[in-house]
Amino acid sequence: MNIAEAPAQPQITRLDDYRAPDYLIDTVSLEFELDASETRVTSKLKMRRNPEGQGGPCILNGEYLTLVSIALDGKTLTGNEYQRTTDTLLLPQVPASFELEIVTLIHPDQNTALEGLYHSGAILCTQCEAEGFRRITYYPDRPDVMAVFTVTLIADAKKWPMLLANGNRQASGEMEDGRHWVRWHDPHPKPSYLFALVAGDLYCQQDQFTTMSGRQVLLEIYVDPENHNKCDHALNSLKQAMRWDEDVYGREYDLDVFMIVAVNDFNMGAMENKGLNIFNAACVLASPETATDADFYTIQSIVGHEYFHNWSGNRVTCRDWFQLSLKEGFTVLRDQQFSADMNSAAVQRIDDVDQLRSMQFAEDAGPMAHPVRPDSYIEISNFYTVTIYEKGAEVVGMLKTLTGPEGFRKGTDLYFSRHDGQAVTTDDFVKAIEDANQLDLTQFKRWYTQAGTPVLIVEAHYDADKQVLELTLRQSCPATPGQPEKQPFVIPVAMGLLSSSGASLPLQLDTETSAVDAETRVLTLTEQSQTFRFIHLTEEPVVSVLRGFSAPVKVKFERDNETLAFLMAHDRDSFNRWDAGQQLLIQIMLRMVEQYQSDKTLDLPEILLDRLQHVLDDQSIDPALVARMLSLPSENYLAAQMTIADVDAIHAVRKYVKQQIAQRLKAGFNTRYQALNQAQVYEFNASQMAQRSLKNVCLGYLMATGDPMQTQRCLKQMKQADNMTDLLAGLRLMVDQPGPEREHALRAFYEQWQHDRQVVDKWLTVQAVSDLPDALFRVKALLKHPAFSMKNPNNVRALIGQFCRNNPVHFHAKDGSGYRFLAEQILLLDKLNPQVAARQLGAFNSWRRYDAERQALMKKSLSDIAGAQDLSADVYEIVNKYLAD
Ligand code: 0A1
Ligand code: ZN
Repeated sequence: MNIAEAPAQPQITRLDDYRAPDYLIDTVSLEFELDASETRVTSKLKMRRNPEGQGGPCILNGEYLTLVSIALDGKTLTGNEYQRTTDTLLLPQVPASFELEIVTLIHPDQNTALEGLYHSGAILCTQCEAEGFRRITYYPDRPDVMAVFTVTLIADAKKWPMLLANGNRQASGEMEDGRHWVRWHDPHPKPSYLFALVAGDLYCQQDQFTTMSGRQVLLEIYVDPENHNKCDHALNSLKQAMRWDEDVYGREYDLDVFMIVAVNDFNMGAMENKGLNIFNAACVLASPETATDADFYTIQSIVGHEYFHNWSGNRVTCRDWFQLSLKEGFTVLRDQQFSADMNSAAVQRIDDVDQLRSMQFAEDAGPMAHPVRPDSYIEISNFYTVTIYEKGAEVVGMLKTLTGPEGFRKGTDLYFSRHDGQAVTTDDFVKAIEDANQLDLTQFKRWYTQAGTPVLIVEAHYDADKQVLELTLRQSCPATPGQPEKQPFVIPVAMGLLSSSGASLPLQLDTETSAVDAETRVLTLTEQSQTFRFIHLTEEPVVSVLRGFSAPVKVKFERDNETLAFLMAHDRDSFNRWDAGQQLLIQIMLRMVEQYQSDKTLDLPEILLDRLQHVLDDQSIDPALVARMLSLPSENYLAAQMTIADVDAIHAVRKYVKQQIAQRLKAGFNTRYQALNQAQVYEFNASQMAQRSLKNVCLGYLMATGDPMQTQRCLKQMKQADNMTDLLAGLRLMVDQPGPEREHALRAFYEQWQHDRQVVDKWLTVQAVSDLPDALFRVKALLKHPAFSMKNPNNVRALIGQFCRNNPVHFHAKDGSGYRFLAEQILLLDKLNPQVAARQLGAFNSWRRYDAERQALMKKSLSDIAGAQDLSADVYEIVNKYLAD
């Protein structure tokens, strides 16, 4: 037997080394004889030399494959007519066009990495992005090789009655040995990473969609039969997404059928395989009893995201993996716009920015910082990052700000029509936006090539005599690994000016003959420093900058508590009202951390309590915004604002602030809780979600008063809840309170929901993020619980991931126990699933920002990982970047 193992030495791939493929493939015909322990794959490739290539031998990728046979133009090759390495197959001499037939064997039930063909429960399924197809058969596994696929699946008819692949169903039949077969044909040329197949005994919920040109599309969602009642929301979301993409981007669906399959074991959220999306079950299944509002929201956005990839990713794909953000950044922007249109735009923007600042800013400030278009990698799976996705979306969003909505649409229309059926680059995308708008975006493209979060320093100076406001904007960007110096970015700064009564003031620059007819305008900063002079201002204005978070930068603008409180009350931009509140909280809490560190009395300024009281009492503000304005910045985010993060001080201060707010505003919380806690039939809509979110924020504060009556109220909410949002909110609060009620609540919850994987994951998480001193002890015990499996990525994320990322006081315990725990788990996981193992390393991302003792402990744990035998390329790359000087 001739088995190719994984490559021995991790190797660096560089953008500069990109070369066009030497051979292209016109058609692929694949036949799978499916079996869990040994699947036989017969691949027929019609190949030809690429006129743009460099000639040379024909090299195919392949890993973990047993090669049975290989034939060139019908002639079986002997062992000395080809060469194999651990991850390639090389044919030294091939004609200008030829047919290859390759037979390989693969072993789905041994595949715990969940790349290639694998087993999830009773389902056989695939995951090929980015480089999983090479675990199925030998192939030029790169996105710029696009081919038309025909796929025949053969399997036991009883075990696997449903056999699915990309495209349209062409033919099927029964065989005498109890097997059956189905043939699928996808007319759209695609790269191998978009290939998918599924075999299973599944429940299928169907629907129809009529496209804008009047074609009928069959919609199908496949789930385990016990989840038959949890498909409605995903199906509705899909129809909303299909209509939205027609309305907003003019994009129509292009096959007769669109399928979604839910599987329990999946490394990421979901995958946009052409016509056959495969989803992590947690990102599809929803019923009010088992899914929270946040789950419903996420499902809608991920269903949208994967669907939108049909154009931004599939019809127009990436030339190479350095261009990943071409499809991901743009598609995230599209899903964010979709969610904003379906729900509340203000809430969507706040939540997106909150996530960007807490996750992406940390990545950009750490050892893994990389540009939106990286220039090298060892393992591409490590680059499915918040930088590629979320910062990438901000970069495309800035293009939209600079061109305006219509200019942007012209640009995307041109991009889609110019490049349909091609594999292209981020430069091609920017070129289409430039050409459609007669713009020069040369300098703007630095957003794609320079890593790091720029700092925007703002200074305002008002001259009462001249009635002029001078607004000086300066930019800088910290060094990142491999990039010591940065050139200035193009930074669109949306801003406005307010009078002391909160009215908008005219926005006229000294170079203009009249004021712009808007309360917000965009200043474009292109130099390191620029001064803008606003004229005809009869009073000193309050400046509101970076409205709507118009660029992914950190703003440094010295403002006293009063000014921030004023903006929190009066800014015309709801994002900036929220942001002013957050800046005020951060400013105050960081001062209190200093007081705590020097044993001084903690001073919580009255102005904050007063403002929060107003927000709480203001019935005119959307309750969802009230809920967010009353939510304190996370401990991790506060830590990221300090030179040396002091986890214990932050934890103590945050708890104290919460208690003080709770005591002072108790009456208000009580009133609003009661008003919002009305029985109603659960619906997923912005208004009900807003009510539930504010209600549960109020309950959180009421519990923080320590009043036993409130514990009773919390228990009552849990008892009466007919939806997971209210039940889980109650449980989270109960779990932070020691005592018999807490244990009882946890036990009762598990007993009620042990049959439901998604709910059990929530139960694991609630314990992982608990405030109680025995959190790590419990997490360790839960590793042995029957509900937990190290092979299931959702379990791992819910328990280990949540503890390490969202329980900072316990993860950063002074004795290093949290760090040792994570290191041990990563080494165990690496043997099973390198992608998931590598992702868990992220909890160490900011290790250099802690005190010397903790740094030493984290370094020790990282070194233990780095020194282990046979590390995967995934873990190897990240751990070594973390340890590099
Ligand atoms: N393209 C998918 C993300 C994805 C990437 C890798 C995967 O497996 C290793 C799975 C999914 C998306 O953006 O949704
Ligand atoms: Zn995506």
